[in-house]
Amino acid sequence: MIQATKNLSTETMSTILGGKNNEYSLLYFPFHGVVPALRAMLAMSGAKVTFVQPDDWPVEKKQTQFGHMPILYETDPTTNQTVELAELSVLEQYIGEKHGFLGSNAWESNQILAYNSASQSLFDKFVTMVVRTSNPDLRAQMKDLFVSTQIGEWAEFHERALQANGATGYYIGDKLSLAELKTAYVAEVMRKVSGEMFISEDKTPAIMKVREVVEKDERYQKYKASEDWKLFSETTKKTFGL
Ligand SMILES: N[C@@H](CCC(=O)N[C@@H](CS)C(=O)NCC(=O)O)C(=O)O
Repeated sequence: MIQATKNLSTETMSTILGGKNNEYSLLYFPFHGVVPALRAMLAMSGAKVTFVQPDDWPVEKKQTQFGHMPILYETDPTTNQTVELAELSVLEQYIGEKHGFLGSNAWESNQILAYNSASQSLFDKFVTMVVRTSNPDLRAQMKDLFVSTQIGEWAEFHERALQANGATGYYIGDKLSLAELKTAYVAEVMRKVSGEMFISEDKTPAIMKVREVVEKDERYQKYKASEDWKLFSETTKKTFGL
């Protein structure tokens, strides 16, 4: 298990976070789960990044800040000092800001975080209502309920926002951001769950375009061709059928 350096002052930790050549390790299960956008940003950042998984999570869990993953370990290679950061939304905002995935100004950054949060909320509801229901019959019922009550509204409002920016595949401006990375993945999962019922080339062309702009990014293509991505996709399929 990676360990944060002990007994550093808040000033030292803050200096580490400001480092330009820092190295990252992201701890999470070996499936996509809630971290595909965070992993993509890290992989696309050009920084040295390793994606690691727990060896013995119940034991390691107790040593983490909240008992949940993802956890980001950030190391300054000049001093070899490491800090530990937790909570998905905080990590996304932090890495997004540091590596250029939060737009070009305060307004864009705010909007990107809002679209990201809205898509994450839909995904979180899916996990809570469907994925975490262990009884298969009940899970099938919960899936029907989720599909009939949640996806349509999300699709309608996100399609409207993307159309307002010219259906370019970007929510705001013309630069790939955290919001497109998140929505591309969430839309893909929602299409696996509901087919063409709400999200399709005919019904939501602007949402479909988001996937296109993500997929055509060369940095993303490189991540998608990696052994890491292959492992995460295979485990996601095996574990959740998604
Ligand atoms: N509030 C946390 C929740 C993250 C979370 O639910 N993580 C799950 C995996 S998706 C986890 O760590 N599960 C293992 C556990 O709770 O022991 C965040 O936003 O980062």
